[in-house]
Amino acid sequence: MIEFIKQLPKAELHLHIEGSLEPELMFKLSRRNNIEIPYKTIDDIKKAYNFTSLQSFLDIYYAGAKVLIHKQDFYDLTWDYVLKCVENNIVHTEIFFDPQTHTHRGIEFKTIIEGIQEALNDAKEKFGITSAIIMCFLRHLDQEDALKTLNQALEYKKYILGVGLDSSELGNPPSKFEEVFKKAKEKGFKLVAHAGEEADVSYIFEALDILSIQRIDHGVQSYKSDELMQRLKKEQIPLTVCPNSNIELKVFENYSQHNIKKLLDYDLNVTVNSDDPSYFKGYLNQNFINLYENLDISEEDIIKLIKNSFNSSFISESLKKQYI
Ligand code: ES4
Ligand code: ZN
Repeated sequence: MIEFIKQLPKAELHLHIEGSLEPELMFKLSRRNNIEIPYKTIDDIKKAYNFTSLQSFLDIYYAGAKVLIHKQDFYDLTWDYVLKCVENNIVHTEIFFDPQTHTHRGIEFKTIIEGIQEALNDAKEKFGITSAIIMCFLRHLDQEDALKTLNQALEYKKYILGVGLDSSELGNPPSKFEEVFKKAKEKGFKLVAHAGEEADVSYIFEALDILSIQRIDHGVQSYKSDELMQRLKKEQIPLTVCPNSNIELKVFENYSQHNIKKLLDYDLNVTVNSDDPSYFKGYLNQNFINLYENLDISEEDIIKLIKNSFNSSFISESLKKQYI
């Protein structure tokens, strides 16, 4: 079964590129750019990855991203993930980046987007991997800042397929970003948002009804509302579920408590993704393997989950047909 999982071509729809920063590259960049990090060794970094909640992770994740300064750093970060795609047989990936994490430190928008885009171009050329970039607004910041970021992005619109919403969920509901999502929609961006990772179903309703999003990132709290479950099933709204992430951030106590199999059996449009794989103990294959080892997931389930990912991706219908 593990071999079966590894050899299947897959798509990934929920991956924060900053969350694929491996301790080895963090260490190397901290030296290359002379940026201090609060760790003496690579082992120290790994030991710090012990989270109790989303916020406890975000504090460490934002601190780690400070080593990214030059275009080459964003290229190296993205290229390392591309090599993981090859290893995991990921043939299509839609990656998130958080511009504000970097622009707030004085890094130019152009530096970030060009570094990422060049690595993705090389991924297409060298390995045939197709991809898209989704820019996420940080929800702990205000809407004014998100609007500024959207304006900065317009110059690079050809590289950015969609916008999303991430960071500290509790206390920062989707409705806080109504205007910026409306503007992004007018400009033709695809729309997604993290919702129902830690917060209750009202955040998912808001993301759907106020932001008009096309995919829900996480959404594992949906099971708390029958009304929502029925709607998600009927409209086949994709959920980009990240099992390892949910376990590492204590959304579920342990793997056997994870509800992905229940969501799948209810016929929701569920997909499997790695979120921040460097921080959450494994890339996409490892997420599938953990599901198989803990949740009685069948071969049929795995095929369904992977088909859901291709179907829910933002690629053209003709490319979808090639992949499925
Ligand atoms: C994130 Cl797991 C998760 N949730 C919300 N925001 C994020 N940014 C990076 N990973
Ligand atoms: Zn995420």
